[in-house]
Amino acid sequence: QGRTPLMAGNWKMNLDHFEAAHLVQKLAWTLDDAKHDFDAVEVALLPPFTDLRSVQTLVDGDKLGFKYGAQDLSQYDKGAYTGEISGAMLAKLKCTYVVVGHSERRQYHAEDDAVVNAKTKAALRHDLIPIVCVGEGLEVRKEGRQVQHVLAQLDADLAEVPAEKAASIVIAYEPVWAIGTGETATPDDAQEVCAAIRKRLGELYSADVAAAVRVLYGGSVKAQNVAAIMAQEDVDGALVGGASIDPGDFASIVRYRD
Ligand code: 3PY
Repeated sequence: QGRTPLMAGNWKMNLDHFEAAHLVQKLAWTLDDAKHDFDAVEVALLPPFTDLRSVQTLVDGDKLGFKYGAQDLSQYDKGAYTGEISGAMLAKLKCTYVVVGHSERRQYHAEDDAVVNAKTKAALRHDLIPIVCVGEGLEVRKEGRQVQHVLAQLDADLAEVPAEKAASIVIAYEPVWAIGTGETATPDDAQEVCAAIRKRLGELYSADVAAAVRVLYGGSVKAQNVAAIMAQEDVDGALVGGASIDPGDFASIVRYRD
């Protein structure tokens, strides 16, 4: 298929900068022992903002194979937006990725698709790769409208994103009912929606864009279920929550082919 798998650890609001350094070191040792090839399976760390500088220092200073990024950014580039962090600030820290529209931000911070779209475009203005999260809640799933729901989010979140930028974007399908609940979508559930996302990218852009974009699955991914999910044709990686702050668990997820 030619798409490099991506394992991205969303630490959420966990670990201070000291604990972050500890996790990065442990993870680096474990993956080094396993002779992990970071070009074959890319690994991204997504810590809280306050940890980014220590993660950058370790990763870049010691030439570790990780990429890193943030869990959110402002839709604005600078100015009187107290408490916000801009794409320019993240780019200055050499972040590669930024998560946009995680369901926890949609739910607890009232982010709608218009905001997610503005943040996606803000990330691209600063050459950050947005990991755009989409996913349905339990009611929508029960009614069998998951594909329709996710595609409507995708259309709105990618509005006005030009084709030359679209190929680099990462989409994460995270069914809300499987986030932090211990519930995982079955591999078939994940494949159904990830395939529909790819098909829609083909309609919105081109077959080349659809073939290039990495579509991740997220929602209670663990060492025990990652291989079955990764075996699906249209799943190119995982956005990992809780298991990403345990070095042993996250290393096993990264090494899902072992
Ligand atoms: C989860 O797995 O809980 C996530 O939300 C990953 O982003």
